[in-house]
Order: sequence, then C-alpha cells, then structure tokens
Amino acid sequence: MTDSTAAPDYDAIIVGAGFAGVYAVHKLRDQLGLTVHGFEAAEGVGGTWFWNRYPGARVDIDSVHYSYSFSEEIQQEWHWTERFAAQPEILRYLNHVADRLDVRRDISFSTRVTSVVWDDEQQVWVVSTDDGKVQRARYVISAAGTLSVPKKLDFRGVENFTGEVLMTGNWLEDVDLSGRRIGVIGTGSSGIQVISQAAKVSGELFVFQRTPNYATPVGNAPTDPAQEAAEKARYREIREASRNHFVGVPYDEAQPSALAVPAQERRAIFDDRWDRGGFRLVFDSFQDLLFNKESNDTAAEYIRERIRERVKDPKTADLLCPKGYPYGSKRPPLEIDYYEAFNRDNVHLIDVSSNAIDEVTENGVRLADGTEHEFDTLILATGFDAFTGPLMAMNITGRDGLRFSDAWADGPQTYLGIAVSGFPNLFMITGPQSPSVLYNMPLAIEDHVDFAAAAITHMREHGYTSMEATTQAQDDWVQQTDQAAQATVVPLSDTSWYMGANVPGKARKVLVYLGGAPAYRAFCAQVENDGYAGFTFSGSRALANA
Ligand code: N01
Repeated sequence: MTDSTAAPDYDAIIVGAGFAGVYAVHKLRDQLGLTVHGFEAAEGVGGTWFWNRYPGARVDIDSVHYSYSFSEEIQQEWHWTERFAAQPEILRYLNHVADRLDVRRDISFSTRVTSVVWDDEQQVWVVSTDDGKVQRARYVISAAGTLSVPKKLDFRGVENFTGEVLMTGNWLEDVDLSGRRIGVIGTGSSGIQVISQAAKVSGELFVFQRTPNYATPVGNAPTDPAQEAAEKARYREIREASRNHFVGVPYDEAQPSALAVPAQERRAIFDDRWDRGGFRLVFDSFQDLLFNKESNDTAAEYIRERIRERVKDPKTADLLCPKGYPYGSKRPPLEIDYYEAFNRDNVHLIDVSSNAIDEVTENGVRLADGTEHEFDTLILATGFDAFTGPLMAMNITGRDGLRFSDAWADGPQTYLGIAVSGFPNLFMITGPQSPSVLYNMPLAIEDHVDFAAAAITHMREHGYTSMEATTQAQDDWVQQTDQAAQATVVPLSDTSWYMGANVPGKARKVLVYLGGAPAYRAFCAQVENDGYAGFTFSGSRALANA
C-alpha cells in the first residue's frame, strides 16, 4: 500500500526511451538536477529504431540533420557511414548517446506503464507499471512516441494463418526472407522499404496495395569525408538553418510557385530535386505545393510520369500511380529500387482498393470476390494508431477523474501539442497538434523537452506545484491547428494518418500542426516570454497566468 502523503518518489517520470526519453532523462537529471526515472517497454533504448528492424528500415532525412543537436561533442564525434543511415546504425547511435550520458541507470527497461493518475490533493502523478509497482512523481513526461502503437487490423483471421506473421512496427528478429513466398499488406513508408528488399531475395512476393503512394528516391550514398568535414565545421549554423525551415531541414532552394515558371523550367527543378533525394521534391522545389492544389497537381503528375518510366508493364505502372489525392497529403515515402521491384517476375501487385482483403486464411489471403493468394510468410505493414494511440495506451486520468479517452473522444484537444487542460504537469513530447512528424523529429523533440524543462524550472523558481493549460488557450490552439491544416492540401486525403483517417472509427481531426516549425517555435517562445501565457499555476504562490 502506498502512503499517499509521502513525498513523491521522483520529481519526474519519463515514459519511453527513444530519442525523446534519452534526451529528457539527461536534460532533467543532469541540467535541472531533478530526480528522474524512465520506464521503457523495450529491453533497450531506441524507441522506433528499437522496434522497427525490418529489412530496408532506414531514415529518410539526412542523418547529419536527423540527429541530436544539443551536444557539440556528440555531433562532432559521431560518424555516419551513409547519408541516410539504416536502422542498425541509428540504434547504435542512440546506444552510444545513452552510454555517453549514462542514462540507463535511471531507466527501468522491459517495464510498461499501465496507468497514470493525477492526485490533486498531493499534486503528484501516480504511475503504475506492469511489474506491479506504483510510483509517484510531480511531473510526467510522455516520450512514448507518435508511431509506436500498431493499428488494430481491420480484416479477420490472422490467428488462423499457419505460416509466419511479421509486423514491420514490431520486428525485433533478424529474419532471412530468402526464397520465401511472402505476402505484404500495406504500401506506406514501411511497406515500401520492406517490399524493395524482399523483392530481391524472396521466391515470390505478393504485394497487397490499397492506396498507391507518391514514393520518390531517398538518394542514399556513402558519406563523403570532405562533405562530412565541411558540415561538421559549420554544424551550429546548419542546425540554426534547420530550425528556421518549415520541416526542420536546412533546405533553401524552394522557389515561390510551381505555377510561376514555364513547364520546362519546372521540370528541370523537379528533376534536380528527384535526383538529389530526401524530401527535396516536396519541400525544396516550390513553396506552394502543400498549399495550392493546382501547383500540387504539377508535382503529382511529374511523379506519375517518373513511375511510368521505371515500371515496364503499363498496367502495373498505372496501378502504382497515385491518383485522387494530392502529393504530400499522405506522408510521402522515400524509396530505393521500389518501382523496379515490380519489373521482377517473382513480384505480383494485387489491387485491394475495390476488391478488399476479406480475411487471412490458413494459407494466405482471401479477397472480397473470393480470390485467394497463398504464401508462407505474411508481413503486416499496416501502420499505426498515430499520435493518440501511445497516450491512450497509458490510461491517463487527470484532475477530477477526467480520462484521456473521454477528453479526446472527438479527437485530441491540446495546447501547443504539449499540454492538455485537465492534466496538470503532463508534458507530451511531440504530441498531437505540434509540428512533430513534419518537423525533423530529433530537433522537434529537443525543442519540446527544452520547453518542458524551462516550464518546470519556472514552477520551481516560483514555488508552484502544478501548471495546467486553460481550456480557452487549448480551444484557441485547436482552432489555430485546424486553420493551419485547412490552408493546406492535407485534408484532401481520405486515408492519411495525419488526419486520423487510417484507423476506422477514429475521430477525423488534424493531428499535426501544419503552420511550420518556425511559426510554431515563435509561438512557443512568446508563450514562455509572457510567463507561460495560457497556463494556470497552483501552489504556495499560485498565480493565474491565462
Ligand atoms: O504506415 P502507413 P507505415 N487493407 O499508415 C495499408 C513513418 N515511417 O508503417 O493507405 C489493405 O503509412 C494502408 O493502405 P491505405 C512515416 O512517418 C518512416 O508504412 O490506408 N491495406 C497503407 O498502405 C510513415 O508515414 C520511415 O489505403 C491496408 C499501409 O497499410 C509512418 O511511419 C519508415 C489496410 C499503412 O501505411 C507510417 O508508415 C517507415 C487494409 N485493411 C515508417 N490497412 C522512414 O523512412 C492498412 N493498409 C523514416
């Protein structure tokens, strides 16, 4: 039995040990001097890079940018072997950082948080874990990620399959796919990466595609030593440029509008960005692709042309060409040899858009019209219950017994994507309605952890025991997030996880702030400068600051 009047066990509990959790433990413990403890369901650090070990898993922002910026020593000493590092190298990097910062001693691994309940009298969170323990902390930091809970399957029968079932989002083993007959369901970023690899080694590969994607080349290459030295020499400047770019990568060549240049010049710019890879085509060609449907159409058509060039069979090419939704309204995947996979005799593309997957059978998949496809390995690349899934899974109950699941029944309501009214002292790292996945994640994470750390420092300096977003500030932010989304083409997709549309029954609400990282960062800075406008404080010297 826990003594409810006892002092909290820790100042802060941190849930998750990926990029966010590792940095949060360091920041709060080593820089703020707090007592902290982390809980992580996995056996080690890494988060998404721990769980996603499927063949082909690779980052799609240049590693020189997709990495921590907070430590000059770490960013100078680490060497990336490839421009876009593969999963094993990123996991090694995160383990290296965890070693350097000695964070593991304050994290319980293989331990899942099962409930988080606010005790208003004591002004602490009561955190239960699946080892039966209960611990209390003044602050809780959710570093549980945005894409860490696989979505529930919306077809029947997986339990009846007699072969091996693998999930891209929960893939821990090194599996040899050579010679196997494989079925892959899903052609998002994960599916595209695993299909490209599996095509090269499998005996036969059946790809079940519902919505074709606008996949473009990642443009990977071994790291060039001269370029690496040049980048390291001006790393500070590069990071600043990243933080001042819409998506947190220091692109600087986007022209104002795809409609303002002649077709030939537009084509040359698209060609250049296609060849150079990364997210250059969508975010560094023309500034209005995400905001103007007509402009977007030019890029969408360009990508279809490139797909037709690469896929030999015109019917297959046509099936692979995305139509009916704008480029960038679903998260654009990056690829290596993806389209060439469909030129191989062992690869079969099966359209399940109108003839849906009805069920998984003992030996494969049966479609709505009764057609069956047989294989011995099923790979589920069916995506995630993005943003809200990881928070819901923690069973959070706030002030006055308010449950997260009730507060968010109509979709997430947040202030800045960090805080939620009714849930004091809870900080969500890259939570819903923050730029998160549309802002280079390690930098987005650092900004949020720094915001939480500064807010906690403010509380401690002023003798407050809790801070909470006001409903007014939250409503205004939700409205601002909706307006930012409406200015873009994102709401025009019916299946995008940015809108919660990939999970049947999930409220359709924009889950990501689409106003860009610089606008968002300026807003957060203003909130801080105004003494945390939009938050109320409680404690011995409590002061409403709304
Ligand atoms: O998931 P997804 P993901 N029947 O939701 C299909 C990040 N990431 O794991 O589009 C048939 O994108 C679904 O079809 P549809 C990145 O942010 C990054 O691939 O709903 N198909 C879709 O094709 C990414 O966006 C990297 O019609 C069904 C697929 O499953 C995010 O993670 C690598 C179906 C799910 O695609 C999620 O990507 C990998 C059904 N019943 C991931 N249900 C990097 O490179 C679902 N699908 C850094």
